[in-house]
Amino acid sequence: MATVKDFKGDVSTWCPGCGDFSVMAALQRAAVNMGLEPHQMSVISGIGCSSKISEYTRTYGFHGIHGRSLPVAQGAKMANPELTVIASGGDGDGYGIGVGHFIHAVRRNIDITYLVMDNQIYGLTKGQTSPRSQHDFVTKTTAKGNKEYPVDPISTALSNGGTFIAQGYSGDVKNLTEIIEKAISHKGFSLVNVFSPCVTFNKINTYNFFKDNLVHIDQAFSSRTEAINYVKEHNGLVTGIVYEEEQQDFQSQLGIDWNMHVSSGDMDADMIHEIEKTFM
Ligand SMILES: Cc1ncc(C[n+]2csc(CCOP(=O)(O)OP(=O)(O)O)c2C)c(N)n1
Ligand code: SF4
Repeated sequence: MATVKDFKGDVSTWCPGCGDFSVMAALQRAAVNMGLEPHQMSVISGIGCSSKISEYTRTYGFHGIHGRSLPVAQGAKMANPELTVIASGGDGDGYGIGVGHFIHAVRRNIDITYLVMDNQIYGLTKGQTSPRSQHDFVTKTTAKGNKEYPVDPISTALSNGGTFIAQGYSGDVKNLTEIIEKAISHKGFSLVNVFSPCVTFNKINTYNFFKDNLVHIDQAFSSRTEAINYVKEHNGLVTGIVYEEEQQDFQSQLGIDWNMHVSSGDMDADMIHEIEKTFM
C-alpha cells in the first residue's frame, strides 16, 4: 500500500510558508487514506505557483497552459474513467482566464475533483490583482485599490448546478484532507476552493486574517438558496462542505462503456472511420 512518500514528486520552489504546501500535503494524505496508488491518479494543472502541484505530486499528470486544466482533466477522465482525476491550480488560473471552463465543468458534472488554491492574488507573476482579490486591495497593478468586486466561486458553482461544493483552508490540513477525500468519493464534479495564503505578495489575506474570520459549516445545506444566502452573509468566508447532491454524472448518463471503447483501445478502423465521417 502506498504511503505519502510515494506521492512526493519534484522538490518544490514554493516560498517557505506558502499555503500551497498544506494543500498538497492534504491531497497526498487523502490519496493514501483512500488506498489509492500513484498510478491510479492524475493531477492536471494550468499555470501559476499553485499549478506546479502536478510536478510536485508523483502521479500521472499534465502541467498545461494557463486556465486550461479543466478541459484536459475532463478529457483524461473520459478516456479513462477508472482514473482518479484531480484538476488543480490557482484562483487566477481558474476564475480568470479559465472561468468559462469552470462554469461548463460544473454543469457538465464529469466525475473529477477541482482543487483551487485561492490566494486572492497572482503569485507567479509577482503580485497583481486576481479575480478573487478583495475590493480596494492595493497591489502594483491597482495602486489606488482594486475597484472590481471578487468572483464568488461557491455561489457560482451553487447557481450553476454544482453537485459537490466545498471550501477549505491551508491552516487546517486535517479538515482539508477530509474534504478532499469526500470530494474524490463524490460521483460527479467536485469543487474544493481552498484559502491558501501567498505569504510573499498578499499581506491582507494572511493566516491570521483567516483564523479570525472563517466560519465552519458542520452540516452541508440541502437547499441551494439557503447555501448561497449563508455564504453571502459571511462574505464567502466559510469552510466545510457547503452543498452535496447525488446526481448521475455525465458519463453514466450516456450509458456508454467508456472503458471498453476508449481506454482499452478497443476501437477498430471501422469505428474510427464512422466518427471521421460525422465530424469531417
Ligand atoms: C495566456 C496567458 N496569460 C497570462 C499568463 C501569465 N500568467 C502566468 S501565471 C498567471 C496568474 C497566476 O495566478 P494564479 O492562477 O492565481 O496562481 P498563483 O501563482 O497565485 O498560485 C498569469 C496571469 C500566461 N502564462 N498565459
Ligand atoms: S509567490 Fe506566493 S503563491 Fe507563489 S510560492 Fe510564493 S507564497 Fe506561494
